[in-house]
Amino acid sequence: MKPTITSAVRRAPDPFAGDDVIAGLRAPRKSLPCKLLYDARGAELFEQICTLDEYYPYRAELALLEHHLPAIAQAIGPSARVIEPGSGAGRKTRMLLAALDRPAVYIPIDVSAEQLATTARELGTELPGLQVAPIAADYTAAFELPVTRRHDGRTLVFFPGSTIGNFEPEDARRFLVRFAQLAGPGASIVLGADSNAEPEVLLRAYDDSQGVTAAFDLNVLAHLNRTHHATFDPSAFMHRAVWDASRSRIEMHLVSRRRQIVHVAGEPIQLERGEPIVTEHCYKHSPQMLEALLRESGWRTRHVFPDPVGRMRLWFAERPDARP
Ligand code: AVI
Repeated sequence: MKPTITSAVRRAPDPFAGDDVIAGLRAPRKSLPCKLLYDARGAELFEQICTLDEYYPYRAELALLEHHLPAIAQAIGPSARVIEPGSGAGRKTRMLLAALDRPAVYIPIDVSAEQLATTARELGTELPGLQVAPIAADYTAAFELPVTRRHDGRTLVFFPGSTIGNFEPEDARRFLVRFAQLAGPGASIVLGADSNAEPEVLLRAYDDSQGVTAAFDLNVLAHLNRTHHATFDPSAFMHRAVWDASRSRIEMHLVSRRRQIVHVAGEPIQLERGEPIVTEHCYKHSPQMLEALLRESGWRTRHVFPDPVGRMRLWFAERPDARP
């Protein structure tokens, strides 16, 4: 059968239009939206992070997928429709699609139209019979699923990478509720999450010895200079990772090395020496927290697959209407 690729990548409105950059920089605790980490250079640096020994979540989840995808694929059955928010570079996607029995439709959702077009082209060739229907959108904003060919199988939402940890708790709930509704009756979800709470391991994972995470964080400033007419001098900032045990989260900070005034879209922003700008929160959910989050969002946990040291877990859950 010939591969089917929905011809044009469907584009949603620009995710950076009218955003909250200035509001975040004017707040008493300065912050920037973490989506700014992922321009083309940021995506490259994140791929490098995933190769670092210190950044354990990527490898741990890869091993979990290798071991448990056959069981998950069996539970899903043939002719599935797969929806993937934030599809990224696609290694884990390929593992999933290869494990599934003749998947029918793949809907990747990502802000990068170029990345989506490449993934769609490649998958279309690798998996004839699969309809690829990409959506270029910020998956945290409103969008509609494309109309695709009829399929007899289940719908699976695939959300690996412990990205759920980058949402604020209320946003995580909203996201999971929305995807339960979008995916529809009988749907399942495979989600990766990290529960690690060992500060030394976490601080090394988020402030590695080679400085790749620091470069990833500092790249936000170059990104803002380009897209928001900002005047940041990245060398006037340093990256810092902070573990907040009371909130069970790692925070990425860009710390101002001196007192300075920076302009963003013509607006002056004053920074004191040592003042941080928070660029990302990475929540580490205990298994109890994650199970409750799924339940409150309309998902019922069927299986949890932990790694041997009990940090990363793959969660396999379904909507309550999935089985009699
Ligand atoms: C994409 N996300 C799951 C990564 C994380 O671990 O929270 C982003 C990251 N930030 C620094 N290193 C990796």
